[in-house]
Amino acid sequence: MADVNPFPLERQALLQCYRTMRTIREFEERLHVDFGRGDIPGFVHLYAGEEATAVGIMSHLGDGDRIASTHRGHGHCIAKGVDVVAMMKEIYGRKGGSCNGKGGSMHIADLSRGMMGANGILGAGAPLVCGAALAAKYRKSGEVAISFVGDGASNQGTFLESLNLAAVWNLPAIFVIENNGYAESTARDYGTAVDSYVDRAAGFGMPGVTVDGTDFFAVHEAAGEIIKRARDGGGPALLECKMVRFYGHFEGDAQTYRAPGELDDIRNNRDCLKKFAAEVTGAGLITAEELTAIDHEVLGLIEDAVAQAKAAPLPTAADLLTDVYVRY
Ligand SMILES: Cc1ncc(C[n+]2csc(CCOP(=O)(O)OP(=O)(O)O)c2C)c(N)n1
Ligand SMILES: [Mg+2]
Repeated sequence: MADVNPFPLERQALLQCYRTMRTIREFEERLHVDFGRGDIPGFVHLYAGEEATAVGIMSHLGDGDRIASTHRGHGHCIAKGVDVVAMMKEIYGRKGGSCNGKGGSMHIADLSRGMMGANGILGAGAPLVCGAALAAKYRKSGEVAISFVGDGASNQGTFLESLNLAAVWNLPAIFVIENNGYAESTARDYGTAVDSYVDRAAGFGMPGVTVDGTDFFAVHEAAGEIIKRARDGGGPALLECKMVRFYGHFEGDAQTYRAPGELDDIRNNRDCLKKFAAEVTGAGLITAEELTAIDHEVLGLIEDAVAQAKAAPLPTAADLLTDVYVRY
């Protein structure tokens, strides 16, 4: 075992980050199978392949920090600490789910964890984040708010207006662009005029950083700097994470727009979990056996979550009339 830790996180924190990334991966792999069997109602977009971005960023946050997610939100939820069993029940449309089974995959929220919601409307989270960041600034809480959007959603007017508002009000807001190269089947370059989102950030008067979103340590470092800056009153920033999605846009997507060999290439060469494992074992800080033990533990957790989801009751007609309005 190495005496010197070359990483910015202690061993236990590294193991925890690996566990969270592995939990997201296995959650998604299991949904892929269960959706294919017809067990899951509604629409599902998988986050598999993108785990290092969610966990690299969320490892800097507490429950008081708020995030607004996307239609591809399971990874953000798990990394923000939302209960995996409640999430599985939600996706299965059951009582006891994060929203009592009435929201499904694209509407998971848990305000107790600062997770303001996945969102079926592209770009809708960014204005919410301006509100949360304004509240944090007003209360002088030192908390930050983070908006996630994809490369496609980054062209929405709501997103661009939010960048401007956050800069004008010097808000503790971070705008993360998860650039996986596609908006549904449209390649990024076909629909976005600029090559670099850093240039776009400059146009709104805020710093922008681009990182390899499949490299946990690169994301963690860049996010740490801009989150600290925001907490200290330095204002908003934009973070572009270049990443890959392992599955189609949605479950059932035939992916005819992919280049030949593309999926094999990203699974073999751009798997953020494999990269993380190679780094920490290569440094002699964590053993392959320790990681394998976590893999087994996570598989058990997912199996249990699915069993609990399948055993949970469906909402009833009377449940349609609850959770409609906030009670004061
Ligand atoms: C306002 C709005 N326009 C269009 C859609 C349909 N839509 C859903 S996902 C998607 C593509 C999103 O691509 P991107 O933002 O890159 O995210 P990714 O799916 O790649 O994670 C589109 C066009 C929508 N949900 N909301
Ligand atoms: Mg995309």
